[in-house]
Amino acid sequence: MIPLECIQADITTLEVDAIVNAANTSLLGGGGVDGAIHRKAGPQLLEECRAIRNRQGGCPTGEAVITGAGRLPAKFVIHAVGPVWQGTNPKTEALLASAYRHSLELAVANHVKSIAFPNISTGIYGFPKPRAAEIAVAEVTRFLETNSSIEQVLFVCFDEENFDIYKAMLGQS
Ligand code: AR6
Repeated sequence: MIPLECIQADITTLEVDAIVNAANTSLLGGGGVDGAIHRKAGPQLLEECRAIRNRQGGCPTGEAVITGAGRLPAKFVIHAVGPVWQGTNPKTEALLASAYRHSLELAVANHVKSIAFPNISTGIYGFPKPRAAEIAVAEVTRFLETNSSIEQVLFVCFDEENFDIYKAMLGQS
């Protein structure tokens, strides 16, 4: 199985096949990484999101949709909707795992070889960072055990706290 890696970076700068966006159910943009991605990608991204929203009414929590990447260096943006933290709850945790899994399923269906994830739900949605990282790493690991077409998975940390958590979890210095 490919080794999982974490880096500290602005995800909008990465030249990978797909970057994942921590979106919301409206798909119409927002703050945090979503805002950064839409600002840098330009109006084409919002247009594609709006078309998906008109077709299927947005994206449910725990699921994901895929678009082109506008002016970003990546080829695709996978818009995943994580849950809002509402206290410890197995359903909320399952929805976070599901957002990662659906993103990877879309990646495989679109022949994506390299994919970069932000730390979904750990900003505005308030998910505790250590638990979110455990769920993310466990779900991605489980997925890769049975899917060999993806060659690189990056966990892209923006804040120091997440970077320290992921480095410890993945045994990186
Ligand atoms: N590159 C990588 N990671 C980033 C960047 C960046 N440029 N900017 C922020 N982060 P958040 P959520 C990290 O709040 O919690 C939006 O309004 C940040 O440090 O972006 O899933 C959406 O529209 C944090 O660790 O997403 C939704 O309404 C992580 O990205 C809502 O926020 C996720 O933080 C989603 O909330």
